[in-house]
Amino acid sequence: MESVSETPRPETRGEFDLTLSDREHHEFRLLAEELAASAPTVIDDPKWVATARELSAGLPLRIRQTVHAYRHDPGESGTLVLRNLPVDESTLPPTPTVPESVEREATVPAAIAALITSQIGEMAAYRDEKSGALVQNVVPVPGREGSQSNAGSTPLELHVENAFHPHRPDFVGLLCLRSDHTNAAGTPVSSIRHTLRRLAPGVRDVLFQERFTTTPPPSFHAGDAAAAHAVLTGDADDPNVKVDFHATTAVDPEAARALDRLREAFIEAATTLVLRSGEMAFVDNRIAIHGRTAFTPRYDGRDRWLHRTFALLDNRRTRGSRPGNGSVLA
Ligand SMILES: O=C(O)CCC(=O)C(=O)O
Ligand SMILES: [Fe+2]
Repeated sequence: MESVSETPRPETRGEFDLTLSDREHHEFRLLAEELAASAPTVIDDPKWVATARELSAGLPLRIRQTVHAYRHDPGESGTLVLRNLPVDESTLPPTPTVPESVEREATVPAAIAALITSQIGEMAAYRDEKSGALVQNVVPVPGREGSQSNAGSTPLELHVENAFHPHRPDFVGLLCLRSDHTNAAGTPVSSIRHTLRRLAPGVRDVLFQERFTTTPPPSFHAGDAAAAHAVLTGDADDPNVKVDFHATTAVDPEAARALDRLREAFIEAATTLVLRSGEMAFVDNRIAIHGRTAFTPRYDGRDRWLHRTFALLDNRRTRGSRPGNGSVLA
């Protein structure tokens, strides 16, 4: 283990982990059903998004309190997990198998994801990814098993979501509708708050310098390698992180060694969330990175199925990238 130069942070994993009571589950279900039935019942319609925002103020108090505390400071792990959400697995259609699958019609699970995401921040999507849909399906796709995308089923490298984008999401939400057949698929999550103290000062210094470039992921259909950037930014002892271990490259050998060391440290500090139906995880995309473990899809309609959402915290900050003041970033 390398030197520790600051006071170690206490290990407080799982600080934002809330299981709904049966009463909260029931109240949430009524709200999600109301949103799912709200005109125009089309998720990406600004009117429906506005209704999601309004109704989200009526979520059970404990959920709103937990979400706001997490948003204020995401804790050491940068993750929030909500359990016992009103997803009824028995009423779900078969898991989609098509590439670029998204939800368009409002459903109860999509409404659940939208309600929580609307309390975290501004729901958003990216024009060049999954056709700009606000609720996306994370499902295994035949023929894409080995792809470094959420359509794959081989291990997905740890990454910050859309690390290359000037307005990467502040939070990524993953609601589990169905887990995989053997509960093998997990979402490893690792936070720079856990990782930083594992790095020698010299390695940290290099990571704070603009000696790295990041290309867009395959789910994006546009974009080139951006200008050189730093992997760590902000406070020396509590930085933000921007790295995708599949897409980020160092521009010189010393930076490459620092990047390798960072990857090792993230892996050492990672915890793996194995989401079950009715559980939703959020990852703070400024301080934490995530990936996916391998699993074996069967393409029998019962494969793993997550809804993914993104939240950004400041609509004015992103205004120049949101044509028409909508939810989709260019
Ligand atoms: O499948 C997962 O658990 C996460 C996949 C992923 O990285 C994503 O959808 O952003
Ligand atoms: Fe991801």
